[in-house]
Amino acid sequence: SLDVVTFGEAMAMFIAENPGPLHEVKHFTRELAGAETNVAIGLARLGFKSGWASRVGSDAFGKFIMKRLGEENVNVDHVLTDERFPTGFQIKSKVIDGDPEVQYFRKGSAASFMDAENFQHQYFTSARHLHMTGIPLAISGHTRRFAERVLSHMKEIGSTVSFDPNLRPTLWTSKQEMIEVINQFAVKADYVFPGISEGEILTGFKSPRDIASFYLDKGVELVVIKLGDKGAFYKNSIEEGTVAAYEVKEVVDTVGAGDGFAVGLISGLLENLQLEEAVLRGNAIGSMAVQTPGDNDGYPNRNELMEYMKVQVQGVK
Ligand code: KDG
Repeated sequence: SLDVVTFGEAMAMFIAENPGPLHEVKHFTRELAGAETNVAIGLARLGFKSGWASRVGSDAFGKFIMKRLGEENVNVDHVLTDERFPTGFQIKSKVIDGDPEVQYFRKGSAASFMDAENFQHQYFTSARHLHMTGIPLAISGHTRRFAERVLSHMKEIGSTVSFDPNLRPTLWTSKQEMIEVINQFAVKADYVFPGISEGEILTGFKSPRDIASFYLDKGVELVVIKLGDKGAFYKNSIEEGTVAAYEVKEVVDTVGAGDGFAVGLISGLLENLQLEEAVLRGNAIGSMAVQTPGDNDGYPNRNELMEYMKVQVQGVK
């Protein structure tokens, strides 16, 4: 049986060795990408039994993904290997400052054909928590229907559900559709974790409190809003507050920090930590993630996490 289950698309990710426009980069390093695999890996490193459902192609990238997840002890019993369609990949620039440039090669990928017909309810029933993101809602009609099936099943059996909007505007046909569909799913989750700019886009509100109330009023139990180097704001029906971020000396790459945050927060919630403690753990792993080039290479095991939280200092609120 599993503690946490998630589903989505994983990709091979080629990270530029040197700064500059992507079309001029000569050397890349290959890593594993995919918001949901990041979360599954991070939770597995902390000792949780995590599982990831998907499809991969029967090509070298698919084999790479399966090998990496095996090394990380992520359960892959619900991953189909597709003989017809390829595994997606992406290339990412190296930046000195700000967010990197990302180009996707994923249209028509094996993962985009993961459909409701592939849904194996026993696999999901074995988990007490589902983590999902907005990305499978954007990839294709197939993956959106799969997401609907998974979400309604997990609600039916009474598992908790966390939802990270993970807005990827380039994967959507219109901004309006993105907002509508993401919110339709978000309001059914127990916990919603948007970044502040995602929250603004999705609700039209600017302040973390108003963004949180938008979802709480619609039945969500807890909203935690990521504020980057300002930490995170949390609110449920009884308490609210801001937890300061850890100080980071050098930001190497911001991608993967939000997923790292989800790892810390979900692990804390599953362990029944005080809310503030759980959010602090999210901040810790988020700040560890921005100090490495890959998405998940900065995520800690339990000892590394405890050590980091003991030694590192938080900034001011
Ligand atoms: O959250 C990190 C992701 O952006 C990255 O791993 C790629 O899943 C990905 C996506 O679809 O953008």
